[in-house]
Amino acid sequence: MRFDSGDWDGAVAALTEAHRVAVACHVNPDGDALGSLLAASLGLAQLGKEVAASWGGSSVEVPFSFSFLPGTDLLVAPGDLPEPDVFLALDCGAAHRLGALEEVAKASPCVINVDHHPGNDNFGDLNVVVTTVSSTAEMVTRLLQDLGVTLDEDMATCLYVGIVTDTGRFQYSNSTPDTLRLAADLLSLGADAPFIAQEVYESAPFGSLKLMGRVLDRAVLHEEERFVYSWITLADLAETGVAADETDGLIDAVRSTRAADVAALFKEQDDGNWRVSMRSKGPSVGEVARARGGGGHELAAGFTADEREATAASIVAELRSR
Ligand SMILES: [Mn+2]
Repeated sequence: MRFDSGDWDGAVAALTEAHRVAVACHVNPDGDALGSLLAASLGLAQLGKEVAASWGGSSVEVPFSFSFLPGTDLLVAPGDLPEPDVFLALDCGAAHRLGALEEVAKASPCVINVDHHPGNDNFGDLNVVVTTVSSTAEMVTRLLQDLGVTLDEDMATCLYVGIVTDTGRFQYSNSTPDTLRLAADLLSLGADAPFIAQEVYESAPFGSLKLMGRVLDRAVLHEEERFVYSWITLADLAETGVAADETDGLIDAVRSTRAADVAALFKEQDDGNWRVSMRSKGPSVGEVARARGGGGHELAAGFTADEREATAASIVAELRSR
């Protein structure tokens, strides 16, 4: 047993017995979702299993800053995911985070839910949910080790990306001594930290600089509540030529002021709704997000809202009343 998780051994046994495994992560995958997805797929393939990896989007196009990741040849379109013996869901805080693949999971004889999000709805037949680890990649590393996989440079690269992105480059409170020791082990296996940093954090298109300028210029500060927020419209994306999936890092710029403890970035969606990313230096934003139908961690969370200013005002009111 690992992580004090009662289903750990069952998960290892089910994956050991499985011939065909479908591996999936959440929609709009981030570094941890992709790193975990690809590392797990590479590891299971090494064991001779038939592996297909996907997520529930319109395509499985890997965002540019993660396009260097190994293992992408194991990706299949969500509609092409074969009926598996085991469906391995990674980094999904709830079944609906599987998007279109939720139905495939439901039809599978065994769903294993490996995740670190607080409030996970335990949608698996086996649930390995550990909220104290830095990343799903940390759990996938241990899972692969317990399955007898020989971790190689490609897997180490994927796993390191999961850890480095979910810890904000080892800056957040989830970076424990164990996390850093594990990251060190992954470097020993060949993960190239400076190369990965360049690919992930310094590969933005030039338009991203212009977009960041807009986001920072219009940022609104509520001094008393120590809350800062800004937004990105569809017009901003069109005019700067930046893809929606290349805006993930912008919240870090918004949160970087000492005037605020809580930051939010509103991103306009095609359907007119706003996807809201929140970050905190202390007060729980997981609570804020869950109260609005979203989810996440205590210091990093998100939800969807139909109005920008009214939602911002409601967050201000909530922070003031605490
Ligand atoms: Mn994660």
